[in-house]
Amino acid sequence: MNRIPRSLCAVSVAFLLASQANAQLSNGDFSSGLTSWTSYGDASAVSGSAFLTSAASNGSDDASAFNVSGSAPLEANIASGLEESSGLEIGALDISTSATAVEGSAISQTFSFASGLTQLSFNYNFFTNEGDNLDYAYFAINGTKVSFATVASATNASSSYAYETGVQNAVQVFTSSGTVTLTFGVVDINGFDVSSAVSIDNIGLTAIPEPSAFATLAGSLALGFVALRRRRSV
Ligand SMILES: [Ca+2]
Ligand SMILES: [Ca+2]
Ligand SMILES: [Ca+2]
Repeated sequence: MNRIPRSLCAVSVAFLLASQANAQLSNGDFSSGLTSWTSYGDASAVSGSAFLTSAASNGSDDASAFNVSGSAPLEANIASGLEESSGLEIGALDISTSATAVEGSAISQTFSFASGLTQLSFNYNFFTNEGDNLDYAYFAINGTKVSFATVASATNASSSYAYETGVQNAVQVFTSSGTVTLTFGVVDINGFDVSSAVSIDNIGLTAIPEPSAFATLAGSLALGFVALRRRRSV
């Protein structure tokens, strides 16, 4: 009897898991604006990406208009402020006692996902007018924050802000419990009046099969194939 090549089983399982998993996060490429995302502060869809800033809505920061939505950034280190809107504890966006979060903006989405190891990947470009303060962009998954871009990493001249990182890709592996709250944000550190911003696009989530689950699923597929062969040969 013919056997399904093991490599084909592996590809099929990986594909099934990836396609099931990716169906859970909605509008990760922002082709539908900010549909499915909850936005906090200054967030808007710009050129098919999400764009978040720490810029005041009245144009008073930077002595220019960097705000993109007309909504003011959320204050940090207060109840129902930027941290709690990001699923974090108050104070979690501070770098240290002398470098504290002041205000910023975020987008967030909660969805179900297969439990287990998961890979998050996305594209970003971080912009800043800062020369001194330590503004940064972050994502948060189920209450854990990761800073992925800082003023120090924005070393390229920018046509819109003073500096930018240029478009980069970030990858993070985390453990999903079945429900995932994913947040992206940008925050002013110390001073509030010199802005930073981040664009986010092409968010992808892929379940990483663990060896035991992988073997079980590969076995199920092989059994299914055997059953099919038997039915046909009757
Ligand atoms: Ca896009
Ligand atoms: Ca700032
Ligand atoms: Ca600001």
